[in-house]
Amino acid sequence: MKNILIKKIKAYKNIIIAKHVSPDWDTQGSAYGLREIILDNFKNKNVYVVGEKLNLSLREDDEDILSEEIINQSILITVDVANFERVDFIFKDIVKEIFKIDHHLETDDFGHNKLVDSSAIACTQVLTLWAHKSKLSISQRAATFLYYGLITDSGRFLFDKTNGDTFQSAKILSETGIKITDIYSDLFLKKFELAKWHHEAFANASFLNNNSIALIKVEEKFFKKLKLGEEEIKSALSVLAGIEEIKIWLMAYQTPDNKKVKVSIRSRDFDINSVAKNYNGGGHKLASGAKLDSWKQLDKLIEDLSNLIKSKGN
Ligand SMILES: [Mn+2]
Repeated sequence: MKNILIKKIKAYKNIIIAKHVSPDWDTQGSAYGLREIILDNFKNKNVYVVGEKLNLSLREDDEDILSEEIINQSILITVDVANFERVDFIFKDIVKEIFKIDHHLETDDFGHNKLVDSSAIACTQVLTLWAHKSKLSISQRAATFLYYGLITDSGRFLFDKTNGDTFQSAKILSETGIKITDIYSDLFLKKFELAKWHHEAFANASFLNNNSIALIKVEEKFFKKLKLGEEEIKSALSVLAGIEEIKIWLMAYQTPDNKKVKVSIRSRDFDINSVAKNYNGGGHKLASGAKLDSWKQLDKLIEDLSNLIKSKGN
């Protein structure tokens, strides 16, 4: 089997791993997990993880160490990023080479080489199976990072694309001795503030189109008032999931640093990606995002989503 990724890791002394902007656990778990795997299995490698840290609004420390000289000689490995624009690294244009590892539908064919499986539920699944097939050792520490991505992107193994490969990945990772219940406590034990926000989000949601569409709207002023991270605010979208009448649910929010309105859209059956694509976004069939220039555009987006339900576009 041709394993270009192994070849590339061997060929470079300096390896930079980049996440997507507004990082989630899949991109961060992929980045940290891959760093561990490279350091454990290959000699004399400098591995740098760059980008924003999840929920901390801080940058990775490695960004301070990187000089232009190192960057010029590095391979950049992007994890869990579909579009080059969303790669969270300012110097992405001056690296020597780019390798894309991902599981999104391919909308932007960047990177000199890639390892992309759009049927995978998580990028950490792609990485886990690659490492396993390549007979690389996966330490308990690496497995812990990778498991975070697997469990969050699959919604605890509930989402549609959860399949045999997902459970095989879970098997590989759990057999390293990871403390699954510690990971669950870290991820799912809610702080009081977050629980309050979730209830508030449901209470203030709009239910449209005979309850088939549900919307949580977070305006900039309210976003600031919440004092929660972007991912935490977005997590309230889950309060609208698993309700029979609600076919499509979405959250539209405006962050203080970016005047655009970001939208996260979810569905159990409808191909919402086909709509999101027309609104400066995209992602997966049942979980997709969009970016609007103003709140005005939201009405049109919702109209398109209700038309999608009408046309039974799944
Ligand atoms: Mn992902």
